[in-house]
Amino acid sequence: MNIGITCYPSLGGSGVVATELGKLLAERGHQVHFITSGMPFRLGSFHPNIFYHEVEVNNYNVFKYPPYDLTLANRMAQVAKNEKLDLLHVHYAVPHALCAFLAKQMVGDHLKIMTTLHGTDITVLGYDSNLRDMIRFGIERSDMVTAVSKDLIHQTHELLHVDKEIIPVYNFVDKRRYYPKDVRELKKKFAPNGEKILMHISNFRAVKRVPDIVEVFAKVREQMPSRLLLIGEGPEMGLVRQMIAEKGLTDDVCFLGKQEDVAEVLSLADVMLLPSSKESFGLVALEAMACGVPVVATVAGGLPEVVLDGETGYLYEIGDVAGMASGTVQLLQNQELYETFSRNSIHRSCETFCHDTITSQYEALYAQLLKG
Ligand code: GMT
Repeated sequence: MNIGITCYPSLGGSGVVATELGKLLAERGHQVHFITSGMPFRLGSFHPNIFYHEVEVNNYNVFKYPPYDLTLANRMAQVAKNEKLDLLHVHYAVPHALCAFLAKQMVGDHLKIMTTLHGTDITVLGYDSNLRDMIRFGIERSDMVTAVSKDLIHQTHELLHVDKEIIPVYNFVDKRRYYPKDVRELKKKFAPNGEKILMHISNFRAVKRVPDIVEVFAKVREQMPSRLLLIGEGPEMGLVRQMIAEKGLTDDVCFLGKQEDVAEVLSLADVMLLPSSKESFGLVALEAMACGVPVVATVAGGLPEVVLDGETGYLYEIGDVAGMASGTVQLLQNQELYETFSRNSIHRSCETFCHDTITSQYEALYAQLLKG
């Protein structure tokens, strides 16, 4: 198949999933054309079946805002014609499903559109009355729609009242790259006295509730020697740094900034913390599990579909920092329990969220889409 993929190419789970899926499809012999505003950050090395078509958005001074959506739609139509695309797989309903719809109007009905919902377009933008009808339109005009969790499907129907079947296709992790690594040497740098390592990776948006992580860490540290590794950058970082300083935690917190390849650092963690208020799936939780790291998180969104409470980690109500701290300590103080959770996590990530299985699911859906 000739497949066009559009996503936001910068850091974020949706960009990771779209890029990794494209690479896996290319490995299976499909021609994959990324149509994006920048090189997807995990695209990596050259592959003969992968092509990159940059969407160059010019900022003419007649416009107040650069016309990204229109330029993208035009580029999608160009690539669809030149490369004889069978389908466009777009990640995010707004604006990508709408751009794909416009491109389809330009090239003809044979071009099929699959839209994958990742969360923010529904759980955040869906509340915006200036956008809601447009999001619904984008979803309904897609030929096929998938979402990364059952909870997100439920929320999409509840919030947008869309008249469209939405198919669940979970995110995946590539077990050839995500597995427990031997990090004994590296651990000496971050935890020189054998401290336990708590980790958080995100884009530090308000929905990640990063201040809760600081609270949880402060409580855990009162009970056992521990260190906190924060990976990523984002709007809440200033506040978090201030909290860490005010609580006198600076010496035990390490900021690693943005990391391109988290597969290398995940094995450093003893526990992954994800106290989000919204999370349609929680890709980083899955990546941690694949590396044998149990997750302490909230019951938000699709997280309970990924993290099994009492088996691969612990789940708490949003904001329950005391619960999250006590669950973390319980896990870290009981070696046998910890090892069981760690084994369960690896097993679950390989079984339910295997990259091969999920790629086959998408392939089967593409075939169904093209048949009619
Ligand atoms: O969580 C973010 O802020 C980034 C966002 C994105 O667009 O990449 O993540 C969303 O998509 C990921 C991949 O499907 C999911 O794992 C995240 O849970 C989801 N984020 C939210 O729902 C807040």
